[in-house]
Amino acid sequence: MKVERGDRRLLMFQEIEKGGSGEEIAEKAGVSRTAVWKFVRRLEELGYEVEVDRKSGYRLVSSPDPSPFHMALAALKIPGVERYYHFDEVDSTNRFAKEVSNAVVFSESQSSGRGRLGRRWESERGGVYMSLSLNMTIPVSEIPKVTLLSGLAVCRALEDYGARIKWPNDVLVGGKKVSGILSEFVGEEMAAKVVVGIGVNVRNRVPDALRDRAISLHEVDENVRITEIFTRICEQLSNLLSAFPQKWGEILEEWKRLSDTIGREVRVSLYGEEVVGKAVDVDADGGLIVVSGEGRRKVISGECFYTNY
Ligand code: BT5
Repeated sequence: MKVERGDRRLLMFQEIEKGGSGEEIAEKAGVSRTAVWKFVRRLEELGYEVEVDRKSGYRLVSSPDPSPFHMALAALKIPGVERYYHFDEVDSTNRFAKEVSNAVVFSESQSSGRGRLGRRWESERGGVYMSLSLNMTIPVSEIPKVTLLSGLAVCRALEDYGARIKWPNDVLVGGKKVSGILSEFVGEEMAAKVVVGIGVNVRNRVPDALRDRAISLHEVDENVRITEIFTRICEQLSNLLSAFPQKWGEILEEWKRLSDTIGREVRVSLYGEEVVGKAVDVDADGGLIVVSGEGRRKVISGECFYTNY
């Protein structure tokens, strides 16, 4: 399903959610009464429950989870986002997002979800698998900042679960990975598309092989809803993207407060090279500062392992 900003279906949906007669809804959305009736049928096919009363008209009683129309409304509030794609299954939302612009892409499952460096992201039904594709005029060197910003957005969205961020791109709940972020960059310097892919385990089962280091939110909150988590992430991405790059300093300070990595003994591996020491800071570009007997090193990306537990 594809929904563009200003789509009449969104207007109808909002009116049906509030409740109103077919005539009122048709007028507010600028469509015919038959169009409203057809749309209600479509909503029912998608799993929405709409109460129809002769006098009071239509009223939304319940929504499926995930709820594509609630999610489209949330995604289209992000500055710069013009379209929302909702898939039942796709190979990878990041792969798809590279082919479109100024869009949010969501899929209920992925057949080949991607992690960094060619790794796999397990994407069973029940999770949030989303990618934000934005045309941004920022230099390539700023991409790590967008990754950090997105990690903070997810961490804020999962605040109720005591989420923390592990440098550079993991979000942890109870010390286990609940979310991963894959940022990619397409195009040329200063005229480029940034694709931020976010995977969150919400109601999906985590494969047995990952159980000791991964967690799904339903393990700590059996009532958690995919739509709610997606909406919160969109809200936080909106807030942080509106503040970027002007308020980068404040964003970084908050990132550090929510960091699980600063202060720990770490081993960071980057293209076969290893840096071992204590993570003491993240600098203005988002690089991790590691101090060891050999001095201070800055690592701009890589795999980070904790060595003190
Ligand atoms: C990441 O990679 O953490 C980035 C994951 C990004 C996934 C999103 S989903 C939407 C969008 N579309 C895509 O195709 N991708 C993005 P990395 O740091 O390389 O971590 C990958 C490692 O995390 C794997 O090697 C596993 O050890 C572990 N892992 C895989 N699936 C997991 C899951 N569902 N939950 C927790 N850990 C997982």
